[in-house]
Amino acid sequence: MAKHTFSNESTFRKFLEQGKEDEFHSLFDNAVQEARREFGKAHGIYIGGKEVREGSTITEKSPINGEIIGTFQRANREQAKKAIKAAKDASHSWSATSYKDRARMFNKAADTFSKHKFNISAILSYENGKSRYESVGEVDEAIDFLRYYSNELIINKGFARKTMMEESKSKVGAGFQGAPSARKESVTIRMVPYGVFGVIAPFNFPVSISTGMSSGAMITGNTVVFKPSSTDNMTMLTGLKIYECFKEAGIPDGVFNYITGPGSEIGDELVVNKDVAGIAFTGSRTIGLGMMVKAYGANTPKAFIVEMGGKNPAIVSRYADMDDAVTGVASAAFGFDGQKCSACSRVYVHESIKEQFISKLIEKARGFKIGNPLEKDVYIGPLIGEKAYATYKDAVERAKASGRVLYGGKIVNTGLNGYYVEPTIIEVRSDNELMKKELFVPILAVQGYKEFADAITEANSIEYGLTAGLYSKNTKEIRAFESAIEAGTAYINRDTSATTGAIVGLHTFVGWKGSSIGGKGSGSKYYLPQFMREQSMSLTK
Ligand code: UN1
Repeated sequence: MAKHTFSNESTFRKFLEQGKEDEFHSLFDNAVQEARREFGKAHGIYIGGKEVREGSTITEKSPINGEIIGTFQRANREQAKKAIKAAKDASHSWSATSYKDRARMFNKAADTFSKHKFNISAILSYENGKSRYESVGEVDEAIDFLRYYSNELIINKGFARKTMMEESKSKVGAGFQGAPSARKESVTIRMVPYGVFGVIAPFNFPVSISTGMSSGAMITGNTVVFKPSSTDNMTMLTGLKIYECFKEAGIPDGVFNYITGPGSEIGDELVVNKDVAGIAFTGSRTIGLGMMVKAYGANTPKAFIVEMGGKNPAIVSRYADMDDAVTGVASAAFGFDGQKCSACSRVYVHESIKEQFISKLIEKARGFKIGNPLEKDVYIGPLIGEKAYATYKDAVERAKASGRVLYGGKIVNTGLNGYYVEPTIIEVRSDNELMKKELFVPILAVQGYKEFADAITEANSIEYGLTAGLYSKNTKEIRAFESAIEAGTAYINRDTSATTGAIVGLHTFVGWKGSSIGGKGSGSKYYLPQFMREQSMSLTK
């Protein structure tokens, strides 16, 4: 009997609750050693199940210390076309497999990811500089997506349904809207995959978001050409691990193809190629919108499932639990260096508690250990690279020039070859660019407010609408926030984080306004239908 329930992987929580925290850490530490043994190798791309190595390569280095992780193919447009062809060739038989078989395969994939989770997590920490807690949590999220979507497919019976109209006793000579028929009409309404999906993934969640988008496409019968982040910010080895897990789980050759190379060439080919029916993308607003304009402008319209950034506010009311608010805001703003589209980058605090809140927030930020994220007590690792550091430096300079830096703003010397910076708290006027533009670095802007309604207005005043948080024990304020906040993913009084850390099956993760297209979230019951076209097939007896 297939299991028709979903439960979270929750690795750390399980170890902790069983009193086995030490075992968790030794599994991670061993995985780090194991991962390092694989570093420095040359890797190919995988098209139709075959490894291809030709042409030039890209060297991926760890943002932690510059250690070489491996060399990968710098695939070009021709290779992208081959991958698209392989995906197209595999499409017919894959779409013909039953939804039950696909659900079974992706449940198996979840088990495969689970078996390798410490290994993948260790590589992930090396690749993008996440702490071990963030990495294991991210791999758990990938596993959760696989199980959640498998479950959704089963409980919705592949999203097919039947309708019918009984024959009428009367019959008319010619048809019109709603005309009675003397014969019975039965209709099958089914969801049909589009064909080939290009999946273009970000560096910050290269395991969970890549797996979530790819499995969403494949489990609904599409085939995939997957491009991990491969230029400035590189996460190609975890991308390859995803490929290997899918292969081990029995996903047929050609259904999931893995290509590495510049977005300007292979990403662009996915966007303009007529054989690519849809694009799933998570990343910046500029690139997301640019892809859509390009595809439609080139007369190659396709389905777009796009998640595009945020500038997420938290409101701390005078009725807040101060400790929850401080921990929640600091975690959301500075966890993984603020390199999450869900990160909190603006906080509106009631004037009466502003000073107290800021001094506690600074104390909290000061307590975060900055350094090598592979060490178990380090909360803040390096920025992903030089461009992120330039953004950080520039924003700090601008904050100094037009407002104040309340804490941080400097590079930290860890002795490691990477960009380590202080978590930073600034204060600028509400019309300042720094209050509006997504920066993707650990900079949080604080502002005071007098009236709660003004805080909501400020929170809603920008083009994004991804996540938002409120700390208040006042029922009226809670109701006002619930009814007025313009964000897809909102949290009230969450002690672990003000705006980040959506959990599959508990929340859905969705952006409003300029943060996404379509308004349907991942880890939601509305996610999978986006990867299919509906078809109504009527048969009159
Ligand atoms: C992103 O950074 O692209 O809820 C999304 C969270 C993450 C979402 C990250 N799962 O914080």
